[in-house]
Order: sequence, then structure tokens, then C-alpha cells
Amino acid sequence: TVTEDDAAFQERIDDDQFIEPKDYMPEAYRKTLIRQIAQHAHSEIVGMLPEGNWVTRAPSLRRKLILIAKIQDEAGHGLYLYSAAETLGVARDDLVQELHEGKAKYSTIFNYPSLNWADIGAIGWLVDGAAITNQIPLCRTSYGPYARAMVRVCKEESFHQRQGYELMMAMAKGSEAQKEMAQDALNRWWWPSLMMFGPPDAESTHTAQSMAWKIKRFTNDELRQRFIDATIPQAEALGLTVPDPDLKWNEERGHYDYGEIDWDEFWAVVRGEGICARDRIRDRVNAYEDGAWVREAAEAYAAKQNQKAAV
Ligand code: FAQ
Repeated sequence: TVTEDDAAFQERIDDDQFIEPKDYMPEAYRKTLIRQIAQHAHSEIVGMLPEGNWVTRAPSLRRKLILIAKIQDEAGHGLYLYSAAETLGVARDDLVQELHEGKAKYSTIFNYPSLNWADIGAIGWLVDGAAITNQIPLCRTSYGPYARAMVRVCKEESFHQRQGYELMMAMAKGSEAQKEMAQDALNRWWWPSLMMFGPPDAESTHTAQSMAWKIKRFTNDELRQRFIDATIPQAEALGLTVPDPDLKWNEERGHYDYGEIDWDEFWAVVRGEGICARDRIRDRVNAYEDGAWVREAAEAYAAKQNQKAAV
């Protein structure tokens, strides 16, 4: 049954108004947002790991500086997102604990290994490219704190995408061996990047309701197509080959047709069977435990400041 409150809420959504933390919202809307924002936050934090793998082996000081700055940005994104989730009445500590217990989802993409230096380029180009395609529309998602967090996140992701593409360009126009590394990275990251957009619309549990609530502004398949259409000319400019023999421009549709995505692989990675899944959680738990002294020091400092203020 739809209550009067629910009907008024839907009217506000239909009128493109933002919903703010203290406004009325249906419980299911709140739950969906907590789920999506928390998964998004976890993705940003776990997403630091594949790139962190290359910090000590970046080939020049310039590349190392760029990479460290990018990884630091991802940490910031995770923190804004946990804060946005907290406005819905959950505690960040609880969300983090669920991640560490292996109960929370994060993007499948971060369970693949980063094997050669060109992977850092491919991650920026493709993974950040896919992330922007998905997140630009989220700047107009119906929940105010999430939408506002996305504005800055998208600006930073655009820089990340550019640095990745510039790195790919250097590799693709470099020596024969560098070009091979670039092609190898594209071969391994292409399909997992397409999977970032989630299951096909027909199998997506949440899309219909999330579209009605304007949490999502486009469906998974719409955004996947938009990403493919934008990225193919970029691959051509690099002189690299996208590993999909069925990829073909469809004049009638005005879009690229593409081959079948391996959805069995996708669901296996969602279930936690990705190549790096265990390493990722172990690394996060270790980082959290190793950082305990920082949290304790911050708490001791805050207590001291409070004591001073009370005097
Ligand atoms: N991985 O009904 P739907 C980044 C799950 S970008 C894992 O379609 P929904 C930047 C889904 O949770 C990456 N699980 O779900 C960066 C649901 O399971 P549940 C993060 C997935 O929510 C770059 C079930 O399948 N971006 O981090 C995936 O309507 C470089 C059914 O799916 C975001 O999170 C997947 N790929 O649509 C950082 C963006 N796809 O919860 C470092 C915000 C689906 O029922 C380095 N999120 N599932 O148990 C979204 O836009 C949406 O949540 C979708 C999924 C589109 C991801």
C-alpha cells in the first residue's frame, strides 16, 4: 500500500527535487541508497590496491607522483561516500566491518590483477572512463548528499581518465615491447570494464525501482553502450585492437554492436571468486589494523582538545 507520505515523496522525485537527509523517504529508498553508496565507497577504497601495487615500480618520478596523487584521490572519494552514507543513518565503522568480513560487495573490476605497467594506463583509461560514464548522471541522482559528492568525484575522475589515456599513448607509440604491453593490458581490462556497469537490464534486480526513484538516471545497458561508443575511437587513435571480433559500427542504430559478455565470469566474481578477491580483503584488513595507532592518536588528541575547551 502506498501511503500519503510515499505519494508526496514520489511527486517530489517526479518534480526533480533533491531529497535531503532529514526529509521523509520510504524505508526501501533509504536501504537502496545505503547499499549503493556503501558499495561505491568500498569500490573506491579497494580500488586503491591494484594501483598501489605499482607505486614502487613506476618508471619515473613524474609517473610516480601522478600515480600517488590519483590513489590519494580515490581514498578521498571513499571518504566522501562513507560520509554520504552516514547521512542515511548508518555508521561508517559498521560498513567497513562488513567489507572486512567479506559480506559487502564492491566493484568486480578490482578483483583482477594489475600485471604490467601498461595496466596502470588501462585502469585510468578504461576503469576511470567507465566510472565517469556511470557517475556523471549520478550528479543528478535524487539524493542530495550523494549527488553533491559526485560533482567533485567526477572532476577528479576526469583527470584520472586523461592521465591513463596519456600513459597508454606513451606506451602505444613507444617501442615494440611497450606497444605489446599496451595491447596486452587492453586485452585483459576490456571485458571486465564492460562488466562494471552491472548485469544486463533484464537481469538487474534494482534498475526499475532505482530508475523510478531517479537514483539511477540510465540503465546498466544504456551506460555500457555509451561507454563503448566513446571508447572505440580512442582505441583506434592509439592503434590498439579491442579484443572483440563481433565489434562493429551499426549505422542503423547509430551505435557499436558488441559481442556477448561472459556473464558467468561476472557472477563468479560478484560471488567473491575473483582472482584477487582474498588478497584485496586481506590487504584492507591489514591496512586497517596497521592504522589503529593513527585512530588512537587522533582520539587522544580530540579528547585533549575537548578537555582544554571545557576549562
Ligand atoms: N560489481 O540490480 P543491479 C570506482 C551487483 S568505480 C559487483 O544492476 P544496481 C572508481 C549489485 O550490487 C566503481 N557487484 O544493481 C575508481 C546487486 O547486488 P545486491 C564503483 C555488482 O545497484 C576507479 C546485483 O549485482 N562505482 O570505484 C556489479 O542497480 C579506478 C544486481 O545488480 C559504483 O559503485 C559490479 N560491477 O546497479 C576507483 C557506481 N554490478 O546489492 C579506483 C555506483 C552489479 O543486490 C580506481 N553504483 N552488482 O546484493 C551504481 O551505479 C550501481 O550500483 C551499479 C549496479 C550500476 C554498479
